[in-house]
Amino acid sequence: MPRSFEATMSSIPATERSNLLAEEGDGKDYERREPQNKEKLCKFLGIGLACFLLLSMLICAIHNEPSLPTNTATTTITTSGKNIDGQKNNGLSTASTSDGTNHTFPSSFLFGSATSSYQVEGATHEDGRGMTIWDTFCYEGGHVLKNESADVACDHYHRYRDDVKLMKSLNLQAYRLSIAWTRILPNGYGGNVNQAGIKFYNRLIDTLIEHNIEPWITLYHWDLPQQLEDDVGGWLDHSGNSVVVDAFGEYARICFREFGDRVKHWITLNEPWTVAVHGYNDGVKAPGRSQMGATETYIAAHNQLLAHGKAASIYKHEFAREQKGKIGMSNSADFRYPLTDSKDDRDAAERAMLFQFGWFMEPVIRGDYPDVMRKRLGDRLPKFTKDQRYQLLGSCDFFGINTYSSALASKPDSESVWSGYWQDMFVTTSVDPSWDKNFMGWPTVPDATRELLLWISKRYNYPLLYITENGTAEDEEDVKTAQQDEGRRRFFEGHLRACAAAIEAGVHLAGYFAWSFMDNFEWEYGYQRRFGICFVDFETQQRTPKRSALWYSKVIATGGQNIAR
Ligand code: PNW
Repeated sequence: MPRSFEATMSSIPATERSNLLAEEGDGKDYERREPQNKEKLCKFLGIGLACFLLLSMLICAIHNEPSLPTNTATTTITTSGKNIDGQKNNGLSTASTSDGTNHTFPSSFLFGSATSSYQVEGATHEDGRGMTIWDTFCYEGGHVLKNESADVACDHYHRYRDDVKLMKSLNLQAYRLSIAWTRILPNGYGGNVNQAGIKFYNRLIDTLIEHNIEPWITLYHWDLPQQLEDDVGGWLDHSGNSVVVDAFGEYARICFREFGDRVKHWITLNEPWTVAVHGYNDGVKAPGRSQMGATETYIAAHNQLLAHGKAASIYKHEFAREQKGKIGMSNSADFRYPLTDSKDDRDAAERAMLFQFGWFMEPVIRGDYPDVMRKRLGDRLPKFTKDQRYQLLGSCDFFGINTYSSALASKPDSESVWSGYWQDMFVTTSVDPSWDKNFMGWPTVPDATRELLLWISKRYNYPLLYITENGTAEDEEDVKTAQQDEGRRRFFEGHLRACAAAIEAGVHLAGYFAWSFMDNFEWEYGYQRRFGICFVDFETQQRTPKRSALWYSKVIATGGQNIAR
């Protein structure tokens, strides 16, 4: 099902659309030169067209966006297990599906890997960094396995040069990192910029660029300044005065100003869903709240969305024209299959998607929360003012998708025993016994990634997507075991094939970031869960690429061709 040009155009954000239209304008300039005869006109138009095509390809290559249409792919791979029509194929290593369908990546497809500040940097007390809610959560004890903290983590703050060299040796084309808000503004508020923090990220960004690795920057990956938590309750913002939202806007402005000459892809927030649900409903992540999930969860989500809107608006109004970058948000998205074909189960699956992904997507796409959330929550769901709606609408040039797992969804038999968010969602989940499970206990379902990308694309009119996180944790006590991480390698192979199949089916997916570049501090699991493609010995800080990393480096080098063999 090739994607139509109209669908492509309508899904491209207005700014990008006007760039494309400007390119078309160049063609008209040629016509105005009025050649003397028909032959000359044809020749001229031919050259003009060729120049236009070359120029478009060049611009696409520079921006790392896919050229249009997507059928210009150079590589061919197959889906895992089933082809896109649901027919079984011969498994992972066949070159084409049973019906001969080949799946492809565009030549401009971006292959990268990701980490976040608190999970890798360490040096939490160095160079003026202020405390965050995650430092507090760890130090309080009782929240994190073995009461570990990220005080040292991967010591990336000191070892970033070697880490970047390792990224280069693995052919990574982009590295998604996050900035620690409190390295830039130690107490969270503007007016007191910590130059040591600015210097650190300048060094890191410059080193990446020297190695031809594109820096992708997330502004907020969960390390909220403790001062904001103390002053106004963090994302709950009791001030009634947009204190957190304004502080985030100011912090974002400083980052755009200081780093935007070199950073062309910004992600405002990482997984506001996880922050809201794990931080304010389930209490398993900082700030560890769970008593008032039925209200606080939605307030925390609302303020994060407003913060995103504010930062994106600052970027678009004050920086985008000159810096020519793109801005988006990374959201959690795990596909839900209906358990049966009944209407109840199909509705349950859709409700689950809307209560997770739609919650953060729809305010940006249509200026409000999904209808089903309004219906089920009534007045508990915060409302957007007209200005806030306006700020959010169209605020993403692209959408980051973080996807890890899947489940079967069905309508619960009776009014549930859960409370808060899960009761509001009102969905029972189960797993298909044929699915693999990882060391987190999460089902790993490559085909669900293709279904997810298609679901998002169909429902939201084929927006520009990047997978900004996808990965798995394995039981890897020592480096030897980790070097044989066949499970993780297979995970990436299956998921990348699913991505290629989705692209072939018309999804506008332009890149993929493996989570994570290296083992790191896995939040409430401390160092007891390893998601890295590189093993980290936390005693010696030695890094060792796992089999999955070496395999991924070949994927990148061949643009995906080795998956087909
Ligand atoms: C993401 N879930 O978190 C985060 O962005 C990363 O920082 C983290 O290390 C990574 O995924 C692996 O956990 C998630 O419950 C937290 O499904 C929870 C879930 C998924 C992702």
